[in-house]
Amino acid sequence: MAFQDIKPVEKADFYLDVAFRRAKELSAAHRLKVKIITKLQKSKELELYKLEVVKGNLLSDLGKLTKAFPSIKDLDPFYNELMKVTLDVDYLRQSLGSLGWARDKIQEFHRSYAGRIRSSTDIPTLNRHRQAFYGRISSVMKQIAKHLAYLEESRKIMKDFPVIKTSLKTIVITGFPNVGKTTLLYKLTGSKPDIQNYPFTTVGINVGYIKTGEEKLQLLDTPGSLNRFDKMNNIEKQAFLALRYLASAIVYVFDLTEAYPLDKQVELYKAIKKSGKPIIVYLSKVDLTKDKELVERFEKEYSALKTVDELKAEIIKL
Ligand SMILES: Nc1nc2c(ncn2[C@@H]2O[C@H](COP(=O)(O)OP(=O)(O)OP(=O)(O)O)[C@@H](O)[C@H]2O)c(=O)[nH]1
Ligand SMILES: [Mg+2]
Repeated sequence: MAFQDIKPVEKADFYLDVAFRRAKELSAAHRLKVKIITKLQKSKELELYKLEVVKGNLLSDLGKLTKAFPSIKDLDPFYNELMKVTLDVDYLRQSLGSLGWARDKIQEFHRSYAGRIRSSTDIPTLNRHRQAFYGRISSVMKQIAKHLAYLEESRKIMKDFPVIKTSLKTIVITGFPNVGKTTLLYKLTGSKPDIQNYPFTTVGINVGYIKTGEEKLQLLDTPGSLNRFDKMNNIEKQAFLALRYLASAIVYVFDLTEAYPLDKQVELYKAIKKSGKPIIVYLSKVDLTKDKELVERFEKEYSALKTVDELKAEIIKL
């Protein structure tokens, strides 16, 4: 699903202006082609032509918008949940629905006013109907203005959704902030996102891939400390949902240099273990860890791995 490709949703007036401008431009050219004798006939021909252009433009713009947005119910569970936690999906559904409503209304008014213009017997009457049509159409667009605004708000949120291949086997790397998750992703997959020596460097989900023969594995490096769902921000919620919906296995990173208290790191490990998914424990920064007994204890207690090669082999084995 290409959440990133949705084009900006404009304000109602923008679509109206474009449609009216287009009608004006095209009718200027069309005027030259009209070979009808009476003034009334010529006016009819031109006004009907403009109505058609206005209608066509708006229907096309609104149709494109509808198509650009994903159909929520057809989404993979991860993205489906992600939409639910980051957006008001009921309102989004209503907003998308309003596009269909507007299209119907525009078509209906077009039919009705084209008929009235066609049967007008003088130019003032014809002009009155034309004005009325434009008024009706403008009012329809104004009625969906708030929905267009919400579509644009949603688009901005969705464009920051991580680009994840939900069909691939996925391993999620997690652990406390600054423990070395992104560094590990880089060592495992060669993908080179931002790595800094301060917590919360990673503000989205980083993605990398390992090829094992025919199969491709997807590795996700998730930010945040995943404590309580209701207190999480959108990015942390993404991480949580990735663990729940995408992870076939989890790599939990311990930093024994105690950037964060070890008991807290163990607590989070235990919470994540409850998910029942296979967990591999990796010890980062062993080169900096002075307490060798601690390293040994973790190797025993958690079957922890210290080298990237061992870890890679274990991941592939899984
Ligand atoms: N010496 C040493 N430094 C490491 C190791 N792994 C990570 N670091 C350093 O630790 C710091 C944090 O690494 P990151 O990979 O950004 O940690 P992170 O867990 O992704 O951090 P957040 O994204 O902020 O949660 C960086 O300065 C890394 O260079 C390691 O094995 N040895
Ligand atoms: Mg990181």
